[in-house]
Amino acid sequence: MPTAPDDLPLADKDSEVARLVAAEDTRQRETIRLIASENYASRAVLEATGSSLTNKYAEGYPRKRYYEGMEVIDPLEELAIERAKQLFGAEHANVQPYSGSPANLATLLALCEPGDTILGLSLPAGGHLTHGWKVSATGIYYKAVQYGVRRDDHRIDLDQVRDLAREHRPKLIWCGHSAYPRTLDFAAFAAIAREVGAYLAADIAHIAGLVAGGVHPDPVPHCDVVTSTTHKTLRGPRGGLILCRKEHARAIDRAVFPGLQGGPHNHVTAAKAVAFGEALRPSFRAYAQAVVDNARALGKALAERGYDLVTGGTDNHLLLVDLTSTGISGRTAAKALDACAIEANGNAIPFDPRKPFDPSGLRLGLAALTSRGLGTGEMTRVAQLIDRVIRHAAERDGGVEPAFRDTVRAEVRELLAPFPAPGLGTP
Ligand code: DSN
Repeated sequence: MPTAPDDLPLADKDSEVARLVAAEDTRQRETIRLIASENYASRAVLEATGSSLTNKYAEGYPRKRYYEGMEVIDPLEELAIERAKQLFGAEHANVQPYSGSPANLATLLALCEPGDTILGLSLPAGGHLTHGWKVSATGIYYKAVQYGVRRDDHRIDLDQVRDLAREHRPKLIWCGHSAYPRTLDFAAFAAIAREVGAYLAADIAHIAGLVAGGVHPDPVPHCDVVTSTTHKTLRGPRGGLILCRKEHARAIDRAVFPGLQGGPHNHVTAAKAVAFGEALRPSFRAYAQAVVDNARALGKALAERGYDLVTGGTDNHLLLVDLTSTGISGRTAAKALDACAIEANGNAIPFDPRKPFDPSGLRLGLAALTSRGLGTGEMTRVAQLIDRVIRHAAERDGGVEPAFRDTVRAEVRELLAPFPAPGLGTP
């Protein structure tokens, strides 16, 4: 097929970018990836994301667009919508949000007026910026009240949620988190929201794959709106999603476009459709269960090595490790681990005496390793490696000796070798 002038493959056209992309492929192949919000998208998802659909503008919704040339885009977006509705049993789905934060802002734009009171889990307790944290637009344009977790067991304090809801009469209550290792009681949140006449919105960005796979309680029957990203446990492309009751469909759609966004990212919509299709397969239920099993196994193996787990363990895909007793911070530990090809992030723990940039905790998520096929048998080895690096760094004021680093990196490569990274192949 003749090609357009100057239409060269990336490697020939721009070797500098090509080199960096290839280096990131290698890094992801050769790293134990434990960042709880990350995963490996499948080859099919990556292909759809890299398609000609990126060239098309499509402001509006299927059959109601502001541009022509929609004979492919319309059925594609309808397919993504139908699959999302089927996957989550939702009455309405909007697949256009660029990511989770815009999905949350669109929810507020749809259901609240600026200045209305909203109630959400605070960031230091494991919540998300967009649930009303003070530096986020959601904390600037809305009167945000924040609930936390109990001091004794670090679980969400539903009594406090109820008390704050009664006192402040919020227009909307958020449930959901970015760093909370336990399941959410959506029915209890719904009872509180009903009592005070608030809308209930669940942000399931982290746990969407677990909900879809049937291993986490289902928010959809209890909530007015459910928002999500599509790239975490759901294993799709980097993007967002809003599910809602039929009565909110028009408001949500108008909030996303024209309220907040311009043209949808059609290449990402296609990849979302692929991911929803993948998650509708029976094998995805096994994947979701394996994620939780792996998180529990890694938690057990770390606890056996003396690590303190926030709430004592996990019910979902993530662990929050309190490193106070090791003498190094979560950030120092994350940097030492990163040097050794083990990727995680420093994270605040509840009532953290340290600053958010250099917190006491380490957040570990199992979605990505599980996508490679590692199972509970490998989690002991992963815990051993983490423990060795943290002890090494703690004894050296955070430092990592080059010979030690190279030894661990080689062990990581050896551990990962039998488990090809989806979309990227073997080390
Ligand atoms: N940045 C995501 C996370 O790591 O949890 C949330 O937006």
